[in-house]
Parts: sequence; structure tokens; C-alpha cells
Amino acid sequence: MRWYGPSDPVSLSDIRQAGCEGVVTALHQVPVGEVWEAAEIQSRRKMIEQMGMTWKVVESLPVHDDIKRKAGAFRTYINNYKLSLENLARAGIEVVTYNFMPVFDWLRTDKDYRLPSGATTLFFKKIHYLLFDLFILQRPGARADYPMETIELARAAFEKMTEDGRDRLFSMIMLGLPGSDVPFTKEGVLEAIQSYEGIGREQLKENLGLFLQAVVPSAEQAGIRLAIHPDDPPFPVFGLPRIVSTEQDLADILKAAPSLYNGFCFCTGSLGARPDNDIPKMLRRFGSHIHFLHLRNTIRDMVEGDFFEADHLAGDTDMFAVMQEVVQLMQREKRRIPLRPDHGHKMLDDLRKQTYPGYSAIGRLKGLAELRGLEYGIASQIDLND
Ligand code: CS2
Ligand code: MN
Repeated sequence: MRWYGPSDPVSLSDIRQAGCEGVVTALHQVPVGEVWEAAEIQSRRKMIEQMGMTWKVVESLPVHDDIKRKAGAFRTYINNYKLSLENLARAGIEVVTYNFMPVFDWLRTDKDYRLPSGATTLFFKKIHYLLFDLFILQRPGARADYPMETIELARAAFEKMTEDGRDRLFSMIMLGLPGSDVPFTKEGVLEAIQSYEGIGREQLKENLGLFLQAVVPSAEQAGIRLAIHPDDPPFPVFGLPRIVSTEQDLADILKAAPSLYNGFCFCTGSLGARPDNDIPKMLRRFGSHIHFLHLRNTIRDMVEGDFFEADHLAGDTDMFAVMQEVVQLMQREKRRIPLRPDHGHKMLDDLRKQTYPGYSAIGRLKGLAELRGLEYGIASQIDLND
């Protein structure tokens, strides 16, 4: 499971009790772009090991926006990234997760969407995203991005929304910003978006290629594998390009820096929000480059363009087919791929607690238990057939 560090309301003991052998974590206290020092890495590692677990996967070592824009101090940040990788490798870390989404990380319009069961989940409601972009954020240029009909629908939804509803939507969307305990202002966000002016899909791909060509050799030498996380949601938002959304995008990433150390954090939840992503097929195609797995499911509403995070085993992605691919891949390559349930519903006692959106304990424990059961069943069946 993921652990946000000592300030996470979900403790290491909770994670251990959920049945985890390893913890996925990051030094969230280090500002984006700075070097992760050996001493800090060691002290985090000790905390985890003292609780009888291991730390092999970092999520995330964030990539500074200057690198994504190939501007400002990007050379220094690339150098710092390499130093962090070396320090992490020396401490026994095997996989480093990162993403290449401009400005925003994951994006939802509601983190407390109530399911019929009474549990809550993360929800992306397209019309709310549109009305936010057009009428709350009032992003310059937004109108040119949508057809008139869409703008009018968004306007009507905006006018119907109460002042409280608008404030709530604003704070929800701001949660998707990296380091979101720092309150972001509307002006700050607009400025960050503006700083990508002129950077389209091709340019962003080129910048990712440059980053990879610079860091993959260091990762190879240090013996630490890079795992890029797909875009969430897997399409452009706020006029910003997104380049880790489709099978073709993943293939392009490998082509930019061919190496086994250049790989993926294969997130079935992010990729699965797009109906054109055939997840089991992609698992087969990218097999040996998959260094880390996020297993999660979504249910899409194709008419509205919405999606919400469903039970791990019950959504638009066939988790049985996914797990079959995963088990076969691990058997074929004789290795264990670290896996975590990505997010969980907020439920039972957790409904009264303040937790990171998607990262309450009980819902993730439930997801993990279901996924482990599925894995156990499939692996045993394969053994029987051998
Ligand atoms: C995670 C991502 O919570 C989540 O949705 O899967 O935030 C992920 O940690 C980052 O994108 C990886 O850099
Ligand atoms: Mn994920």
C-alpha cells in the first residue's frame, strides 16, 4: 500500500495489518526538484523496516515543471534527479514512479461521491470540469477549445450551481495539484497553465524524450528502474497536452529511450478510463517494461463523458483478464511485480475520518484482499493445469 509518511493518518501498523509486505512511499517533505539526500532516505527506510516491511518502490519522485517545459533551471533539475536516483538505488530502492502531466496530477470533480452502498468514491463529472474551466477558472482561450453547444450546456450548469457548490468544486479540483497542502490560488493556477503556452503534444513528447535520454543511463548504471505513471484522466485538460494516455503513447516512450530501465507504472484505473485502451492487450505488449502495478477499476458513462472509481473487481475493466495477464507475466519472467490497490472507497469508520482522497485504510484493505484472492485463485489454477 501507499504510505504518505509520518503524517499519514493511516499508520504503518495499519498497513501491516492489511497484509502488506512492502510500503510504497515518497519524501513528500522535499520540495519538487531538490535532491533526496541519503540520510533522509535511510531514516524513512528504517521506519518501514522497523515495522517488519520493506521499501522497494518510490511513488513519486516528482519531475519539476521546468523539465516538462524544458525551460528555466531544467538542467539543474535533471542533474538533481540523477543524484536522487543514485541515492535511492544505494538504499535498496528498485523502482521509481513519476509522471509527466503538466501542472495537474490526477483530476476529479468530487472526492466524496456517494455510492448506493453509502461508501464514497472519487468522481470525474465532465460537465463540472467544463463549467470550472470556462466559468470559474475562466481560462483565457478555453472558449476556443469547445464547440458552442458544449459552452452553452456548461453555462446552464454553472448558473444552476450554488455559490457553495462552486466553492466546493474549486477546492476539489485544486486537490489534483502536486503538493496540494499549499493552497493554490486561481491566479497561481492560471499562471502555471500559461507557462505552457506554445507547448503542444509534440513538444511535450520531445521534452519527455530528452528527460529519458538523460536519466535512463543513470538509472541503468545505478540499477534502479523508472516507471512512468499514465495520465489521469487520460486526455488533455485545461488546454494542456497529455502524452501518457494510450497504447501508442506508451510505445513512443519506449522508443525514445530503449532500455529495460525505462518502463511503466501500469495503472489500470487511469488507462481504463479510456474505452480505446485494451488493458489486457497492453499488459501483454509491454510486459517486461512493467515495473509496478496500480490495480483499480472505473465505470464510465459514455454519453456524459463521466467516470467514477468502482469496486476493484467490478467495473469496465475485466480484472480477471488483467490478473490472468499479470500472473502469466510474472511466471513467464520469473519475477514478482510490486502491486498495490490504487485508491479505495471511503467506507465504515473511515467515513468519519480525515484521510487523503482515495487513500483511506478500509476501502484499500478491501480492494487489496479482493485482488490477492483473485491472484491466488488464478495462480493456483495455473499450477493445477501444469
Ligand atoms: C496516483 C497518482 O493517487 C493516484 O492517483 O496513482 O497520483 C500517482 O502517484 C502519480 O501520478 C505518479 O507520479
Ligand atoms: Mn494510479
